[in-house]
Amino acid sequence: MITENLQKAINDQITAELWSSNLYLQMSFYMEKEGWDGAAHWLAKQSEEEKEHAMDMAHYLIKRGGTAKVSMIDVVPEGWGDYAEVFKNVYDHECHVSELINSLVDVASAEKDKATQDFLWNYVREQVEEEATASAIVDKIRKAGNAGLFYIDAELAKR
Ligand code: OFO
Repeated sequence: MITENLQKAINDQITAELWSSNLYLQMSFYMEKEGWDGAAHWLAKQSEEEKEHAMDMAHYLIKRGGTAKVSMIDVVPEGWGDYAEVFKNVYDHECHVSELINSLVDVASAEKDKATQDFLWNYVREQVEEEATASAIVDKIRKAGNAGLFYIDAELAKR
């Protein structure tokens, strides 16, 4: 049985994952309106992935005898500037999520819950990938310049 403290921390992370999902959906809508369909597609996929993380954490919590909750999700920002700024925001947000996951591992470790630590290590590794992916996109956008954005957008459409 998972401790109350850890249950609360995982439920907070479920809320954070759902907020991330909404954030990327908002970014997707923004890019679609700006005419960048590839970026809009990539961001919509990212939104789905964040929701899957919330689902995965909820399933884990229930499996351990806990209760998963859907709490109120705060409104997400809107209006993102140009292509580069959108993806710089994605990168910054992923770095923030990495910190949240690391803190969650600390809670599991303080509670001496080995199973949850093991479960969360997947997320620690996944955040490394997500940060690297976002950082690579930011870098490509910078190198591509304005004329190269059509190429970047076509690449992002393949996700
Ligand atoms: Fe939920 O994986 Fe990144 O944020």
